[in-house]
Amino acid sequence: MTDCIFCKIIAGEIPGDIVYRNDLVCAFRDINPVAPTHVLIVPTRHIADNNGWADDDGPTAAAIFTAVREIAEQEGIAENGYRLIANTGPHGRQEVPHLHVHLIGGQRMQHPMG
Ligand code: DGP
Repeated sequence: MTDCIFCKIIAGEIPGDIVYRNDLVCAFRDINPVAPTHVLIVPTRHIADNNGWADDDGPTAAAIFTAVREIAEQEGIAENGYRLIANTGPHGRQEVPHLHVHLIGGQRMQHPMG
């Protein structure tokens, strides 16, 4: 999608600190990190939000969770743990309309959510 900022990062049209990529997913550091590790994992195909999965996107959904596991290991946060967030739509306060999972870690999170 031509006017999508995350599609532009995936395509290399604007800079992004990419930490992981394959055919199905790409992951890069959030521009406004809220913790020592804050990575966004996105499908390379433009999917607006969690309502946009197609029936044949199962491999992409699995690839996102595989990426989470591998990036957590790369970042050294797998053992202590981390938080995953996928804001969706206005009530979820999703700001960028390209499906993304926030991987946040490197410190103990505040509790609870909301
Ligand atoms: P959300 O509210 O879940 O849609 O979060 C969007 C996140 O995207 C937010 O934490 C900031 C991040 N972000 C927005 N623009 C850019 C950008 O141009 N580059 C990077 N790396 N992150 C961005």
